[in-house]
Amino acid sequence: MKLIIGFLASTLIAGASYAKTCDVAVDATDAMSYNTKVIATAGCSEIKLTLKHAGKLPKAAMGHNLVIAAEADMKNIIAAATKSGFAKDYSPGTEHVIAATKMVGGGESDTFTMSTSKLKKGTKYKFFCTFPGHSSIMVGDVSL
Ligand SMILES: [Cu+2]
Repeated sequence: MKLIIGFLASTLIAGASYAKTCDVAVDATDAMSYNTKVIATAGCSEIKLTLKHAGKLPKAAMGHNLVIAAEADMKNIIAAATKSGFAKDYSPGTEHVIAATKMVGGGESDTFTMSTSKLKKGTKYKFFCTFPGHSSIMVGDVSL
């Protein structure tokens, strides 16, 4: 019994010292841009990301979301989102999507929490917006 309690205690302590949630704030604008080109995850066991649309334009004209995926999957995810259409908020779906906010319009925001254990060393990851045409500019790197 002592052994089990000792094991549990050490697991909890180890967990507490390792678990670190990093808050990440990204602004999107009416000028079809994010205010950052890199989302850094080093030293974080999870990131709590909030995308804020700092502009005024409605979702139909200048909607933004933020999707995290492997660079190799980006093209297919954007194609699927475009196909889903505006009625479904150009949703990236779930296939190959590691994390995603909902589509927001001016003044709105959305948050997700993602475990960084989903990111593997040696793979390149990107964050991008799946509103049609936006990802050519609204794209950046997720660094490990
Ligand atoms: Cu966008």
